[in-house]
Amino acid sequence: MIYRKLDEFQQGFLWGSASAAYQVEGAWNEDGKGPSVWDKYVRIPGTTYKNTNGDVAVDHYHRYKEDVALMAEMGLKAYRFSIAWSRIYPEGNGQVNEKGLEFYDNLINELIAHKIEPIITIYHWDVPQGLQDQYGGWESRRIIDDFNEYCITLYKRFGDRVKYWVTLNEQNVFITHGYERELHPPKVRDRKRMYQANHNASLASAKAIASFRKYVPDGKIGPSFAFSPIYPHSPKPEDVLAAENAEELTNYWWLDVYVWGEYPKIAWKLLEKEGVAPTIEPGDIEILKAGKPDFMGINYYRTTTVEVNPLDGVGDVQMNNSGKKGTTADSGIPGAFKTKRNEFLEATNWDWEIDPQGLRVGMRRISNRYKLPMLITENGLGEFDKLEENDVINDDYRIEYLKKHIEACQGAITDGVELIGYCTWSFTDLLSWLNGYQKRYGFVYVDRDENDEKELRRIKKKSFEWYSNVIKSNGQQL
Ligand code: BGP
Repeated sequence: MIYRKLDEFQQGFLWGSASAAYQVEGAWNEDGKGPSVWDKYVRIPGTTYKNTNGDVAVDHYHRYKEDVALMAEMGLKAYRFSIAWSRIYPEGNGQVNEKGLEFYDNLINELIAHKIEPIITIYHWDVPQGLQDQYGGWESRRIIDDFNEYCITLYKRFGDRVKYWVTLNEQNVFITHGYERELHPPKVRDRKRMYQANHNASLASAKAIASFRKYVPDGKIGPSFAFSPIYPHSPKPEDVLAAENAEELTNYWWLDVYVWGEYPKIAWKLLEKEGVAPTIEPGDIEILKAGKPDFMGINYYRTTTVEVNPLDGVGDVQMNNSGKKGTTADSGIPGAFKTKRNEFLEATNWDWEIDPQGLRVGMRRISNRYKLPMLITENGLGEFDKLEENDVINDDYRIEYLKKHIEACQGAITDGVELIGYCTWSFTDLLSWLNGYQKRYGFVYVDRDENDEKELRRIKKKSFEWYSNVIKSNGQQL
């Protein structure tokens, strides 16, 4: 749709920014924190770019006051951060660590004192190593109750002050990377195990939402999903069919379960045929249906363009984790679809295609299908930044990226999408899981690199001032 005038962002719109515990906190073994699977995984040589880890990350654990002061200076309205499960339960279950709760109490109070709405992500990929050792983490149904206990502990402690909650961050990413592609812990390649672990995670998320109703009745909760809307590479009917396959297998497989408590039919039949569909126990569907979210959290970075893939076609994924443009290979599911570079889109140095309109397309699809409000829980540009003389970082490319995506949000709002907020990824620079520290996302540069933590000095980039004005003008001044 092309309009003469776009609708405005609603009053009280959550102009925010996001992070995740492992990527910012550091202090990996301080104040009683137990190890998570990531603390162990990064110590296996060759798993991350230049073997980087989050032991220190950007030291947010010790510098949170400085970071929140910068957020306040910018005028940020909301900050989405995650809680490290193994700070609260060092073993994942059993004994609670009061020191862990205290850290997040302090962070929340600091945010509120600066009029910044806290948005908690309960789980951003760092399952406690204790649970991995006890029963294989997400592969066991025992995790459903342990996760629920962990959630209830958080609801009771923070629910009085925190009204926006995210259950699982990018279940589709941590499950596929962890159990199909050997890119994340536990580095497994087994689709049967993957779909079972995924089913357990969906049950855990749904159960946590049901508990939330009891403990935080005036709050809002939802998952955050890594949403990459699918385009067919051409109008050839085979490609259109491939696009529908991809949409079901890579998006609706999760989204339908979150909202309707049901798996999409065509994808289910395929997985059953292949013998990899999860086992559904009596009562599971009821649990899933009872955990309907209040909003859909969307992490949006790019769209995916696909074409037909023969039965002996490509399967595996080869990712670009070095920032050397053009090193990503096409991937897919033989017989269903394969990815194809979209010649109409520019890509980043990590080969992520830049597509602001794709965000609008995706929001409209979700809004039409599920009739839920949306919260953009992540959107941003990972790039090399250059620290110039006199502490200047001219990240005009980031401003351009964000501007276009915010415009796309406004377009979607005008189309009728209900959008409650927009969180950029990220506020400060941070550890990019597999890509080290050189892939930067923040408004605030953190002076460290892969080899040297230096002083971890915080330096405002050009985009800092820009986003500050966007917030002040409620999105009118881009
Ligand atoms: C999402 C994650 C974030 C963040 C972001 C950027 O998938 O939820 O934690 O890392 O993507 O990805 P990357 O760091 O791989 O560039």
